[in-house]
Amino acid sequence: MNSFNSEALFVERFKETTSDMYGRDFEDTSNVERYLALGNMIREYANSNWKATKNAVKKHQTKQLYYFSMEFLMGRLLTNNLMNLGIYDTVCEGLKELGMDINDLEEIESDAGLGNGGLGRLAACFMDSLASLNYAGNGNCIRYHYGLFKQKIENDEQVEMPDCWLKYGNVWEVWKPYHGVRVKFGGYVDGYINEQGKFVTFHHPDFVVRAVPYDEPIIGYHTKTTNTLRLWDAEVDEDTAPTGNLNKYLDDVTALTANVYPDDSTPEGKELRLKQEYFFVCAGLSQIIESHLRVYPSLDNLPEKVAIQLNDTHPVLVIPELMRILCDEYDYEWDDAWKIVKGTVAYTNHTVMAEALEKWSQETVQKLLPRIYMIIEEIDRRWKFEVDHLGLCAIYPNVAVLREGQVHMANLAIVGSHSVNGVAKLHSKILVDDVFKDFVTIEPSLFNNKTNGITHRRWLMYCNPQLTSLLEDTIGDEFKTDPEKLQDLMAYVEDPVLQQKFMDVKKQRKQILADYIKKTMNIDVNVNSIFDCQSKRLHAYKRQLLNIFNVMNIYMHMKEDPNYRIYPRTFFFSAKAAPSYYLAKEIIKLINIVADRVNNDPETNEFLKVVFIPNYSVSVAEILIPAADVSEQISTAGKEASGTGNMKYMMNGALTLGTLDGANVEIVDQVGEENAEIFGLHVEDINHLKHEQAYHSWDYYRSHDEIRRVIDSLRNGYWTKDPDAFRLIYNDVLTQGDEFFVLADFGGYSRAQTHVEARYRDTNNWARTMLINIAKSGYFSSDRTIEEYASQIWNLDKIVF
Ligand code: DL6
Repeated sequence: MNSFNSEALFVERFKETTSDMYGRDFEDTSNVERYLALGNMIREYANSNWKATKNAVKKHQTKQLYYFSMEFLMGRLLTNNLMNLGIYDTVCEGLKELGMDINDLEEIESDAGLGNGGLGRLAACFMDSLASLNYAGNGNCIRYHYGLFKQKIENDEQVEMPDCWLKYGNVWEVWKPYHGVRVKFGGYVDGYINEQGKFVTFHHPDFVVRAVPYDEPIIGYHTKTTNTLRLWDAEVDEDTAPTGNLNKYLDDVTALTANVYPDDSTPEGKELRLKQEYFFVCAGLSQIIESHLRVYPSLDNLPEKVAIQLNDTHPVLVIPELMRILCDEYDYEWDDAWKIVKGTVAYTNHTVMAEALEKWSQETVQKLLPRIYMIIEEIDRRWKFEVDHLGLCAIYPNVAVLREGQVHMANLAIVGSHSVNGVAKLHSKILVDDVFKDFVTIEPSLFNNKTNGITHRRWLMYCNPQLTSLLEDTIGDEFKTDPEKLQDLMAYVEDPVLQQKFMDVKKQRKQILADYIKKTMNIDVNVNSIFDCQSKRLHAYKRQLLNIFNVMNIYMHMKEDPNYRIYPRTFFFSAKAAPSYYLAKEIIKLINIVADRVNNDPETNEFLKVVFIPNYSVSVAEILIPAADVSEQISTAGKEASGTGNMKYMMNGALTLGTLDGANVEIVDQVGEENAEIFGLHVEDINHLKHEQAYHSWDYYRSHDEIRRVIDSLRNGYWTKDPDAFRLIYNDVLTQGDEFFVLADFGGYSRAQTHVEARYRDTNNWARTMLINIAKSGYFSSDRTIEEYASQIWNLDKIVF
């Protein structure tokens, strides 16, 4: 009988397991030990479904997806796994009997430090949907020992501390040392022509590590399907370790999996990132090939049985590495191998920002990965031939894999994939019309859109049980397995009783956030104020600056005119800045300095508060998002590929205050413009202004009193005595031309904010709008996204047990 069959049995087994694991009476064990014991019990319980999934896939020869991503921002898994397994209540009740609260154990778990932002969280949502929809979908990533960083705010500035997410180990993982794979770097390649006239190569590496997998079960919601997230760690390769300079070798091995984002401001840091990319690609592919050949006689049918999705360009070395395996290890002719690679691999683009489209110096790739570089050269040579042959040599420079001493990773990804997708309609259109337009001339059918999604299980059911229960009472629980059923709520949005109940739930969630803010930051916030939230990575294009400029303007206005008062509003910010992104760090400092001032000003703080919540993470988002009234999605039109925070906020009943950018466009399509608050320049306006060189931020500064007051306050001692404190910001928006149109959109944004306030005062109508947002959010479940990928790109069937 399994340990979770009944509360009583759970209590007995839990006490026994904890006591056995730590060799002491249960009563003497710590909460950390209890958490680890419970985690082990859950993982063991999941093992039978894990095994059943593997066996079913083998038996029915089900096609499998491998999602290659440098990031998987999984968040905490305790509640997620308990709920997906359907044993949450048993465990909660059992713990209660022992005088414990499940929250105390939940708090012990660290968010897995496997990423940095939207792309990583998307990968985690996809894993949840794949398993919950019964697809065989596995993740492949690196087991970073430290996360990006833990953000603290000291003297108003971001300070980066190590994120030791593995300090208690990772209770969900299973170490599989016998599945280790050798990964080779550097050195040189030589070879000879064999009797069949084929060039046979030998790689003589100068650095070899052993990649060792740690597998984590990905448990589907109320289903048997349990997939695998495979995390590769680096270990010493005993057999090939150098005989001299052992310490350097050990350091190099350790560095490989130390951090999510090695500091890339130095050449060594950049090289390390490239090594990481090859490391998990090489290891992941080697395992795929090995398990494929355990079932099938050859690799000829790889595209029928395996789909590989490249999550952005970071894993693009899959393409030359798979060519290397096929040609060098399995003797395939180039053309046959290429067909297999193209048939297997697909690529998702997540950004149009030029600086984020990866390029590596040819010299570095050649030095670190000599055989891979030879293959990339050959891919490029053949590609050039093909393009010339089509009479398109004039566009070749734009589609070249190798150009001006660099390897263009996005171009390599497109050349070697059978599908290229963007992550929202607008983004995919920009890829086709602009960023990759020359590829479209060559092969238009490659390109498609897959609008992102979020798992409604984590982002509604688990993080907001209060709203979930209201929804269950109103429309039943079908939406849990079929999120489009949230639409049923449309029949009730006019109901004042439901509207009131919704406002009550929102208030409960605001109180939970307020308590958290009080406990962690000692700031009092008024739960009757409008909770206005902007949480995402700090980047100039996301325009946290526009938001704080508006706050500064409101404050200065209230100070100048005692008759001017706003509806009480609390502005929440939460964002990490890349450690070497100085402008972003200065924006964080500005937000915190403004917060200190306004929060402590008794004349105004009844109306206006600003809270910068440190260390934005999945766990912080789970507290912040359910409490939001307003969701700030205010990026410069055309710059945010999709956004997924916008979807999470919408699903929790917040009004989108946004530009027509990324998936905001589709949110508006769903809810209607009247149920969002849209402002600002459109992509076409921006393109026009850029093309005509017609945008001059100085004009806005000169002609707009409020803008001038805000900008001047950056330097005239209003906020801080140091006139240079905000020099980068000042230069960015004025002397350097305001690349992201902050001043151009200021007027529209500030009017939109005033309008939001007027809307909020009409409580019933506000609640109605929120309910419509929730009702229409089912479209943004990642279940819809995954069904689209599965049928249109991966060609997957569901697992049959
Ligand atoms: O597709 C997931 C997510 C989008 O929602 C965001 O709009 C986009 O900014 C983000 N992109 C990245 C790119 N990172 N790199 N390179 O994280 O992807």
